[in-house]
Amino acid sequence: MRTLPASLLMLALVWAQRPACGTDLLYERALQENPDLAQMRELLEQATLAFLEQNGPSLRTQTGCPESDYVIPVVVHIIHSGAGQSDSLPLSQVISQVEQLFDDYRKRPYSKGYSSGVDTRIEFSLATKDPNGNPHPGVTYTHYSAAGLSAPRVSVGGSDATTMKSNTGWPRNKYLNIWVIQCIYSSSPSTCDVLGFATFPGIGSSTDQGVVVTSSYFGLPNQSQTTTHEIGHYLSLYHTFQGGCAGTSGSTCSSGGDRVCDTPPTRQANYGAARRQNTCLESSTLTATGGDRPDQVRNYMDYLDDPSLDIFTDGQRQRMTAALNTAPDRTPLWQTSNLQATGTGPYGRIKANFALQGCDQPPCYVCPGQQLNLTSYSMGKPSQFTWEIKQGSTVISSSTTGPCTQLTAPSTPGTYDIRLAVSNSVGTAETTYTGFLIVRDPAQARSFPFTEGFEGSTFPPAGWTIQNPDYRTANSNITWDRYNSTGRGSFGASNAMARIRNFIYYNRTQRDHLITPLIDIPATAQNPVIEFDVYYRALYWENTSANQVGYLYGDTLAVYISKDCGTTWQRLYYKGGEDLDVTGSAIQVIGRNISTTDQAVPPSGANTAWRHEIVSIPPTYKGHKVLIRFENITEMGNNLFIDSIQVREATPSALTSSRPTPILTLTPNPTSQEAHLTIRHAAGLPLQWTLYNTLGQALLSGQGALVNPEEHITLPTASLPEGLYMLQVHLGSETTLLRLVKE
Ligand SMILES: [Ca+2]
Ligand SMILES: [Ca+2]
Ligand SMILES: [Ca+2]
Ligand SMILES: [Ca+2]
Ligand SMILES: [Zn+2]
Repeated sequence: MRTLPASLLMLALVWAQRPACGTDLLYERALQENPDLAQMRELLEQATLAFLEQNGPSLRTQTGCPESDYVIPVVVHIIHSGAGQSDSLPLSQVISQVEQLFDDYRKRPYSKGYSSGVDTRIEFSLATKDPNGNPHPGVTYTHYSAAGLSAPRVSVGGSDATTMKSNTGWPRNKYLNIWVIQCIYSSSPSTCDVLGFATFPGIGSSTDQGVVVTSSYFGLPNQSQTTTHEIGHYLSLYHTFQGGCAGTSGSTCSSGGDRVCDTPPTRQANYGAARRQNTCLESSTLTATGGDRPDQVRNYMDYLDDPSLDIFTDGQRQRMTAALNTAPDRTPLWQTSNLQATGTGPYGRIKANFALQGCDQPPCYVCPGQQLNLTSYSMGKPSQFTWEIKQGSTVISSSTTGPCTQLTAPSTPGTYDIRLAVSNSVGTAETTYTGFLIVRDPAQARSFPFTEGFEGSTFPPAGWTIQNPDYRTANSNITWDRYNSTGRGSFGASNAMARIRNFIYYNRTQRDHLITPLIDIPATAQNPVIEFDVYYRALYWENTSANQVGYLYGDTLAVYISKDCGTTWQRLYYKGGEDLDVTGSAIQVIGRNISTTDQAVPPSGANTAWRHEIVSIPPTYKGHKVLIRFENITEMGNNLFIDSIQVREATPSALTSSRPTPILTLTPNPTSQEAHLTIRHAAGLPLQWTLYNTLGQALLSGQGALVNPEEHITLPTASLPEGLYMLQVHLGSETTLLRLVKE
């Protein structure tokens, strides 16, 4: 049986450090009064599982035009200490909070909510009608004494909070009630140690349901995610650290921890800024995450400071969807009749927003006549849309299709605005994004061969572009930049290079793009290739004393090409982790914290530390103006450098470069389970290999022809006795011998 006082004491100790969320405490206190709640909660969990089991496939396939699937009417009750006081928040600040809920829950492009999470397709709409159907701004103002309080503060789950709620709340089956008050505390009134608390579905009386948030954390830029978090609880989400490291396998993840399979378990709540850590070890059966993964500290349901919170996972979306469909105190909210009654969604406030597919960061570069896929991210479920591409007051082209539409980019190069006007049954709104679209001039395409060494001080170099999806994230806005340090350029031959600092990039799976200008590949080009130099060291970190489970933080570099100006991309190169590492094995940090000296920097002076890569351009790109895109997918690992980019014809001298490039590599070496032979060479050569022991006996062999400029062959070495082996490789007319050690 649980010892409640002890657990309360523990929570109080945690909170002594920093204000946090009171939802768990509210539940503990409610449970103390009514032990049957645990049973009710379990019934709801069973309904959730049943719903997900029954509707899983349709929930997993979200296709087509992204729209809000559910709209929740919201009323905000400002409990203040006097008109004009700082806790009497203006309507504009409430509207700002509701807009930021849209950004977070809808993962709206070009907002802070556009991170590596998902679009939950849930929208919150500030009521325009009161419970009697009369027009209302959706915000009520009540002096704390009129709400039945002796001061502008409430305790988590205390009778003061119950009194405030029942004195001011609107019907809980029609509105999500949000109370905003100066101070919330767990046990000592002077501490104000709680930022907010919420009721889970099915828990709490009908007058208790809703969310309470501290006024200083409501509706301010980069200080609005407490409400996002508390509404997550209101829609049945637990903290990602619920149950510590419970739910680490495929069979326990839906019943243990936060009961969401694609959120990696986290040993404890995390505070402050985002960081690299791995406190729980998931098994390979946890396929929703792909096995063990670092803690997802940026999840809205952890405790980081608001600027670092920006992820809901697909599993969380599905769980919230299940709550909206199964919890009796949530299902009435989003019904069309209720949206009409409360003046919300298609009957409520409206705001126009949009995005261009494939463009993560405006201005968006396109080509003349290119087809543009535009998507409305407007609030208020508009039914009518007017899209316009404009230059000044001149409309170049327009469409009335929506919420998703296609427009053709102007035929004349230049800078254009995009305007979206929308309307629903009660109102209209419009947004013009000035300078949103830049139509490239194909006549300015660079000639072939093309080179770039990043020695000029401008970055990105003229004509190059950067796409940085998380550019609105205030405190971790990492993307490609230029690094300049004497003699550290590739092979010691220059000073500057392109770099991305994964070492301090705590936004796992974010993709940052560095894109060349248009390059004109002649139809007559013989074997065109992209050549570049890369310097990268992966990072392995294990520090059991600090609850850091060993993990290889290995970032990925991918190279793509497009002949339709970026509408479609073909991937030509993809290498990550220790495969990308120039030494073939990561920097090992074991038994201590990572320090800045573990940060990768290319050595200065003539050296062989860089790797030269040659990537074939498929013949279909000949005779086209192409874009080449270098993509970094961060794993919070280590800095990645590229330099000396060349787009040119492959020449024998390029392929058998005097550069100290290993054409054949064998890793890992020593090996245990298997070894990987990597061959970089022109395609088409016949290949034959044989593994001998020291007695000259052939143990393994294979043959074929090189199809790609880079081929990987896996040698199954698990059953070999320990010792020294020789791998003989015939490549065309050349023969190479490589040593391999089995341990
Ligand atoms: Ca989980
Ligand atoms: Ca983990
Ligand atoms: Ca350089
Ligand atoms: Ca970025
Ligand atoms: Zn919470």
